Amino acid sequence: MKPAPFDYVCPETLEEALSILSEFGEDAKVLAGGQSLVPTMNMRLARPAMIVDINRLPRLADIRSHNGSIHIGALVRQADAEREQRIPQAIPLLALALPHVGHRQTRNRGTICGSLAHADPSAEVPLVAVAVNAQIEAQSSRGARRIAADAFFDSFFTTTLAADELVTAATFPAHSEGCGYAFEEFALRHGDFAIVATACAVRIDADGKTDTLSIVLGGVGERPYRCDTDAWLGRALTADDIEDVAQTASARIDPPSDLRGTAKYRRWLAQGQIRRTLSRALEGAR
Ligand SMILES: Cc1cc2nc3c(=O)[nH]c(=O)nc-3n(C[C@@H](O)[C@H](O)[C@H](O)COP(=O)(O)OP(=O)(O)OC[C@H]3O[C@@H](n4cnc5c(N)ncnc54)[C@H](O)[C@@H]3O)c2cc1C
Repeated sequence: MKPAPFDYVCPETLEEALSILSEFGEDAKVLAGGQSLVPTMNMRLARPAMIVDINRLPRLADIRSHNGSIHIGALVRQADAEREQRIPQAIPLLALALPHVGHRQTRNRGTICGSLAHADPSAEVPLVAVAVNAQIEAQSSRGARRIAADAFFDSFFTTTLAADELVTAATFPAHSEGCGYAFEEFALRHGDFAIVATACAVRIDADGKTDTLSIVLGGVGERPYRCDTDAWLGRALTADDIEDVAQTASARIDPPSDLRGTAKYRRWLAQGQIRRTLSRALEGAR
């Protein structure tokens, strides 16, 4: 299939890119890895009048540590992050999730920030971003701002990014002592989007009590779903607590039923994934 006609620019400066986005607004689309944009254009689900290819913009392809965070620029490919030696140490949850994102071929082009901007509710990188409280850095001709991942995802394929804003980077808090992580998903085939995916991050304090408990589900709603875990904070979690979290959190979700699974099936998948990821994350934290 072929896309509807469109104009294409490949600016060499950020200022130029932002000025075109500001001029075209909703009629423009940013092209990063093209792994989601091009198929949707080919199917004519998207018909942008102007494509702004950001692949020649300087300084967007860096991964660097800064003030206890890891900054991942908008042109960092998923495969670059997967290969980068610092990532398993610095952002363990991202390292666990990346092999589940599509295929090696799609990860060679697809970007971390493109996945965030695309906001597929089954995608892995958005779950990680919400679970570890990443910040999304956005820029427009009007200025720059940082958006907490929790506030970034709005609905199916929709974010709180304005039409003239470009994601320039995502910043993930670096791993610290006492934290543990786990990621799990169930998909029909490897490389398919998850029917249900679970990202879990916990932190245990010096007394062995859980002071952070972040469980985020994908594939169960219109955006990454953060389970309410406040009731289990401040305690040394036992096997009974883990079971309680899994049962309570999975009972509270209202997932869709579709050809890949009923709501009941998704709740069942979520329950098992929460139980296993929380157990593994706690082991890692201890
Ligand atoms: C066969 C196949 C299987 C896949 N399986 C999975 C999977 O299992 N899990 C998964 O998460 N993904 C999967 N994907 C999609 C993944 O490969 C994409 O990389 C990702 O969703 C988008 O990243 P991208 O850089 O390719 O973005 P693009 O396709 O270039 O852009 C996607 C959207 O985000 C916007 N955008 C991109 N970058 C920016 C930016 N910097 N600022 C503002 N807006 C921006 C674009 O305008 C567009 O609307 C799959 C793709 C294919 C083709």
